Amino acid sequence: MNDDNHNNNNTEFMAQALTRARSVIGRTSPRPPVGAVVVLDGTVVGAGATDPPFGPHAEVNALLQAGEMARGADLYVTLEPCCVAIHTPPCTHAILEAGIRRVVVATLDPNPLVAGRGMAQLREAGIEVVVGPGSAEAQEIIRPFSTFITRHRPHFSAKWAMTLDGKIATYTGDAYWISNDASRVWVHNFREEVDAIIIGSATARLDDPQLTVRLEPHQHWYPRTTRSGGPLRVIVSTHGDLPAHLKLLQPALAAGTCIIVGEGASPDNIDRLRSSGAEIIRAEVNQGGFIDMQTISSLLAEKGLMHVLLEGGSQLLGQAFDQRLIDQVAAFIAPRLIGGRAAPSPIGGTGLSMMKHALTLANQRSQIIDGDILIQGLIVYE
Ligand code: AOF
Ligand code: ZN
Repeated sequence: MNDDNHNNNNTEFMAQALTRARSVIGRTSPRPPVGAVVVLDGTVVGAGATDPPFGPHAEVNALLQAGEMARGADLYVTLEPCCVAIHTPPCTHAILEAGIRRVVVATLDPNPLVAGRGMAQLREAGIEVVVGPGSAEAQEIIRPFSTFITRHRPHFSAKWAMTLDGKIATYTGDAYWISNDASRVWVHNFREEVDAIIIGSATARLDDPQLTVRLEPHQHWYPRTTRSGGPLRVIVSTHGDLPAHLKLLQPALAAGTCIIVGEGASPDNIDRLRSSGAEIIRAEVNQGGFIDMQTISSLLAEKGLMHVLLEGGSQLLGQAFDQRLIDQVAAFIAPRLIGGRAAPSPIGGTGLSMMKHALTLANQRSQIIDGDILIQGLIVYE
């Protein structure tokens, strides 16, 4: 095959592997979502994606499907194959045993236990290894995993919808609705990809949200495998005094709800919350009387949650911002005005003293969704 053909095939088959990887975003935590396809003589003979822990990795699923046809075939995989047995045997061994001839990898594994060694192992065994096709997309897909494995904490994405005058609610606390229907479909797609959604108690009271994924089949960005229950809903309430009528505390929803309360929360409050079916976690309270965002981050990391969506309000986002924990932002700006000195803005907290210290979004993307503006980007901490 000439070089041009090779390059075209690399891109085309890697695109299929990326589609597989995308289909399991939000379903693999704390593992990275990975996709793989096995190609023999220009035909896909096996495809697979990462199973939830502790099932097989993507490569193994693709190789199982290919069976004997994997002998002499090419493997396209969105992440460098693992070479250490963590909970499953190393994929590099499975690849060698299956008789794969050539491996095309989109990006290296940020896990320090792998980080280039998987590739080296394959090369040493005489397999041709190509790295790079689809790397930008592959890195985007595993971004929460990269944060999790290198910083030992969840990747925090912050999402808010504000009016053109920078408010997330009126002075009375009303926020239904700031952004339009199409923007909210976007948010539900985003929720579909995260492991947990977290809000503060004021937002739980004022908005009384469900924090569920509500999408019609045609509204999904792309095909996804099903997952049971959707993202975990997390509420932070120092006193644990949330009113029982909240939607999040109704038995049907409460099953997937976790409430982080301060160590001083009364046993009565805790019993009442627990009887709704929610999981209760007690956490230490800082001198300001709040549960520190760093403490929350550690608790969520212990649960193996890689990607956590901060959905407000001003106080929780302010703490996350002050503690340099916001990794990614999706901000909707609606062309509407409400005014009001007491109307809250998206990020409270102490904030920064000088404009020159402002955090600037990297990989910034802007789009207009039915008249709302959506600005997205990353915050990269040194
Ligand atoms: C692969 N293919 O599909 C995935 C990989 O806990 P374990 O046994 O699942 O190992 C998790 C590690 O394996 C994870 O930290 C990452 O380095 C790698 N993930 N590797 O070859 C896959 N999901
Ligand atoms: Zn593996």
